[in-house]
Amino acid sequence: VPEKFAALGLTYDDVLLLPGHSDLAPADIDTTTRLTREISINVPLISAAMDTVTESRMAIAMARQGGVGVLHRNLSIEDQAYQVDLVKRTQTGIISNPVVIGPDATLEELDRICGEYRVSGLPVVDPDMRLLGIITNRDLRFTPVAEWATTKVDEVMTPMPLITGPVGIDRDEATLLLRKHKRERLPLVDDEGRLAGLITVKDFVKSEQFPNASYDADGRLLVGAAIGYFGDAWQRATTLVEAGVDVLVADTAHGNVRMLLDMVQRLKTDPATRHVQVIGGNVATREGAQAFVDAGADAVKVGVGPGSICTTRVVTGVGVPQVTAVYEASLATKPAGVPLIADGGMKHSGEIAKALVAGADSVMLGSLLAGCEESPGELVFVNGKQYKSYRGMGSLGAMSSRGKKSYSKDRYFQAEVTSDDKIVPEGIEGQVAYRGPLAAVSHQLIGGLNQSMFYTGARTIAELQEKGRFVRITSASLTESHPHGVQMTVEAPNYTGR
Ligand code: RVP
Repeated sequence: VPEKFAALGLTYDDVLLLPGHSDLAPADIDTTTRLTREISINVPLISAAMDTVTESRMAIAMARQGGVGVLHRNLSIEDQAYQVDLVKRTQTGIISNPVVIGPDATLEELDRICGEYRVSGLPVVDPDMRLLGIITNRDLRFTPVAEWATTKVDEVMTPMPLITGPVGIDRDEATLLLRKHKRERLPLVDDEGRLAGLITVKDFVKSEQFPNASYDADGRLLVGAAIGYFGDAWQRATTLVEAGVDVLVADTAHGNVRMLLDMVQRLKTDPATRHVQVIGGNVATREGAQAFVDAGADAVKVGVGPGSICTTRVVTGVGVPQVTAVYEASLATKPAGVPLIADGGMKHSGEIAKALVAGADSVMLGSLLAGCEESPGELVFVNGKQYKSYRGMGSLGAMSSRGKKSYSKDRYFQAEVTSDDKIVPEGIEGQVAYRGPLAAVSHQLIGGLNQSMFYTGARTIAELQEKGRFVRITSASLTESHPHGVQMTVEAPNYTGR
């Protein structure tokens, strides 16, 4: 074959995984994986940085399920940073920067602060942050409202000594202490008696509902945010870092461009940003993945044209079938120990395992999550069925000024196109069936992956990647794979047709 016609490209529907010997019980299976060089997540799912998929609500839900959401960037820098803040402030257990009050404040002031922050009690500290006591709703109840303006906090608070925990206490130890002493709040103090955090039972109970949740080192939910490389991209990146983002995701349709590689390199060397993980993308070849590895990226994202709403391949004739793209890119990332993300083209849970065997460590999903309750956008009824809108970030709707300003046109290298009729779209606008809460959707996706691991005899993602083997299939076999010769009468929660 002449060099010009490189290899044959394969995608998800071209392959199946071979079953392997299995002596696993469902409880043995562990789906923990590496998101980036330094961050691990309990389930290998990422929600796409798209304006019909991931805003703070989806990001919170994704992190609670054990994955992570990437906040889209088709909004102002301030709005995107605010979304990061919303995720980071979602209470999960340990509050490292609790709201406090001084001993001389009045109960009236206390009541106002509690209302503003929607909390029911505050640690009381001196100007040096030394813990003096704690005051809660209960303490207020015994003072008539008429006296609130003249009564000081230290007259009614529960003073030290209180049951406290040391800085760095882990969740299990804290739970034990709270249970033993039947307390609702556990202030954390350092050696000098200074307040360094607060744990509340209410938040712990909530976090017990989400045993897989993805946390940062301070016990807050993990969150990612998309950035570009054009115009005020650096300002966007640094503002997101200040807001506490854990992962910055270079978000473009074609990542192997000097300006973006330089941006990644700068983010990984600048003292203000280098502690944050940076994902580079998108690429679809070994060479593209290598460029990001060399630039210092903490993970590489793969996918040029596989997305359900994407028309890049037809508009430009460029792309690589996704299984081949992931495999080729992994030849550069694996030896460097850099995790890889397979982005786009997934229609069913079975494709997650295929992507992992091809060389990915996690997957990014758009259409499979756009129908969730937590995705942005209204529910619409069409012929008695419920739908949510879903559009490509390269669609006319996302890139034009229709509706509101587009901030993310540089994803498709059209930052400088100002007139809507000059835009060359690379995506379409549509809708997907409403799927209910993310918890139910991710249960099916992860349930499917667990079954893949059982069928292939893989206890861990690493084992799946190592043991997994493909068989190439024909279009006749694809017909055999799907339900055939039967009219489907009841829709399954995890099957939407071909
Ligand atoms: P899918 O999961 O198949 O719906 O694909 C989602 C992915 O498609 C996104 O994560 C992104 O990489 C890509 N995308 C987003 N917009 C467009 C486009 O307009 N072409 N493509």
